[in-house]
Amino acid sequence: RVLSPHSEKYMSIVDTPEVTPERARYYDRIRDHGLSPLWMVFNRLITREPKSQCHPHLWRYDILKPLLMEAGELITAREAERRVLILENPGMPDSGRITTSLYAGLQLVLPGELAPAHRHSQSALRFVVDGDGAYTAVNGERTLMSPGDFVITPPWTWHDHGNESDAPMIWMDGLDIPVLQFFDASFAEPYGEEEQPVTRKTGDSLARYGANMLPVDFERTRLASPIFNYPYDRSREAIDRMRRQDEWDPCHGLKLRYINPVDGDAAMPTISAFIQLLPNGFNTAAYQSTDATVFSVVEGRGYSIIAGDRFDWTPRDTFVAPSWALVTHHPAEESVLFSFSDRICQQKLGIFREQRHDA
Ligand code: GTQ
Repeated sequence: RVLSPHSEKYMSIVDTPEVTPERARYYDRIRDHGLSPLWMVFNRLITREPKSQCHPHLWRYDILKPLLMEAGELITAREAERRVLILENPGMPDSGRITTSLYAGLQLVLPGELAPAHRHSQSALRFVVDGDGAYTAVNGERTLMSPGDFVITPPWTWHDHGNESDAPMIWMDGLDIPVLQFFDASFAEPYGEEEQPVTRKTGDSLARYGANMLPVDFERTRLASPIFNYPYDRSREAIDRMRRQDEWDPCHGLKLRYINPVDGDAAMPTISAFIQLLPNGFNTAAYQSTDATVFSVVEGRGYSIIAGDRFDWTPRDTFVAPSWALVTHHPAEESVLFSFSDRICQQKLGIFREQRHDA
């Protein structure tokens, strides 16, 4: 008998025992005492391979943008607190999740608008998709944001956003909201005023921490990176110079991870982020990993095959690959993909796994 890779039988390591009338009566009786027989649910709890509710999916920017601009007429950033359309995974409707452990959304800040200051125990990243020159303020420092910039808001830091440019600004938010939900560890606080005071010069943290150096007497006060903004021109330059060497990873093309310069770990304690370059016509070897991954297309055009389905992408599109799904990329032009996942979390817990199929 041929078993479907998703069948209960294939995914399980034992057979679920039959329910006899005598056993059924016993199960009913113990339920009243807050008890449940493991052997009836073992196969649901412990599977041979990750079994996810998360579906592969792609959100087209040309469909999303007009809907987001419509939200701009329905509600102000101030009233909304954050005017965001959540990218909700179709396999997990109403969950506020793009993957099982992560949240993503597209945030709109119109010219002249403010998104009021608050802080929370969740970590947040911004990846700039459209517009130029709006700012986010973190810990008293404003950073101006341009397309492709990777900006972080570490846990429990005050942050507010504003747009003093003359065009709408749209970025992707990535947060670890479901992780905090899972641990029941969510705290949040409004600042009480619209904006936090600006106490540091724009660009100060990048100067101090972003040149492969640290201030001589730097003392670590938190887990997250002291750099708030990893500007795209620098990331792009790095991969562009690597490109000249013409050494490609069969699964990833050229792929770099954003780091905390203090310890070389991810920029934030729970979220890993990456940028990769794929040359024209480079068909990647199949790859699977336990970190479900959210991709944002920065440059180029092509498609990806995720768990057997094809997703065609162009710049500013967002797509998601579930845990352990086989992924291949097929760029039709030289392409740049930004991505983020919970990899750093899993690595710290010793549960991260990956499998390359490039033999
Ligand atoms: O910008 O602070 O997409 O607090 C969700 C929650 C963005 C933010 C989100 C948030 C923010």
